Amino acid sequence: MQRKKEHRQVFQLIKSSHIVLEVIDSRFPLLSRVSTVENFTKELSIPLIIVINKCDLVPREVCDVIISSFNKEFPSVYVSSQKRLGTKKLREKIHRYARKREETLVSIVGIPNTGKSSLINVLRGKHVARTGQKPGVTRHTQAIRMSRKILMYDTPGIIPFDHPDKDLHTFMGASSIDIVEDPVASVHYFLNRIKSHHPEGIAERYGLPKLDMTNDEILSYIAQNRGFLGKGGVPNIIEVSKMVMREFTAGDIPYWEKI
Ligand SMILES: Nc1nc2c(ncn2[C@@H]2O[C@H](COP(=O)(O)OP(=O)(O)OP(=O)(O)O)[C@@H](O)[C@H]2O)c(=O)[nH]1
Ligand SMILES: [Mg+2]
Repeated sequence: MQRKKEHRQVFQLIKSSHIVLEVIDSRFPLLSRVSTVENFTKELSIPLIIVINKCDLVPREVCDVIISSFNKEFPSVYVSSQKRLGTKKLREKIHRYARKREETLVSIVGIPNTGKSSLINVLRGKHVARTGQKPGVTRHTQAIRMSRKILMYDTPGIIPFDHPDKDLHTFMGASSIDIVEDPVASVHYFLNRIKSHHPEGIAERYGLPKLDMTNDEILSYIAQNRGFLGKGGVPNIIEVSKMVMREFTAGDIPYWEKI
């Protein structure tokens, strides 16, 4: 319920904004877009810029394809808030839309954990917004001045209700693996997805001996290698599932989805 209230506040804020930055995760660009936000800004004729963040985790040519596809709908840029890449282009775009306005209000929105607060810190040039590996770090809207004429708003992440699947939320980092009821179901969802998009990623991270292993074989193998063993050497699948999902959310497992 609390989340619904936060969502309402984000949509209220969008209404009074001059520009909206929609921050998405470059590893799963289509999934992390929020259609309700995009449609809302279109209805209100508020310019929206798609910011494809975490581009340090994805090959350059994959980002180029995403950009050329998304640019047909909305102006788009790719950045890495962590490596401070691409932010000059984004600044230029913001200034272009700000035009000669005395004060321009820019709201930064998106699903949890895509790096909205990290982006604000880079644009501000100073650590002013709290960031963190778990979703839901930003609980309230916070105003931060980017320049004399530009005021940015950091916002709490919008849980993508367009995709009501809990395992999908965990996959996207929008729900924390530490609070999901069934972490093993979440890791199975992830493993199925990585097998169809980038199986080399999981093999590379955990040194798997071959690509065509079942999910159970993969989890047992990782448990053995990383010492997640219970009494009598039985693999602790719950703990290993949580570890894999934490590592994926942190960007430690090579992964991307082509569009
Ligand atoms: N690799 C990589 N990680 C990033 C990047 N930007 C942010 N992160 C990491 O992603 C995680 C989430 O970052 P936040 O800035 O807190 O994300 P947020 O969208 O504000 O999250 P909520 O406030 O929970 O909605 C943190 O661990 C960041 O260090 C990036 O460009 N590349
Ligand atoms: Mg935040």
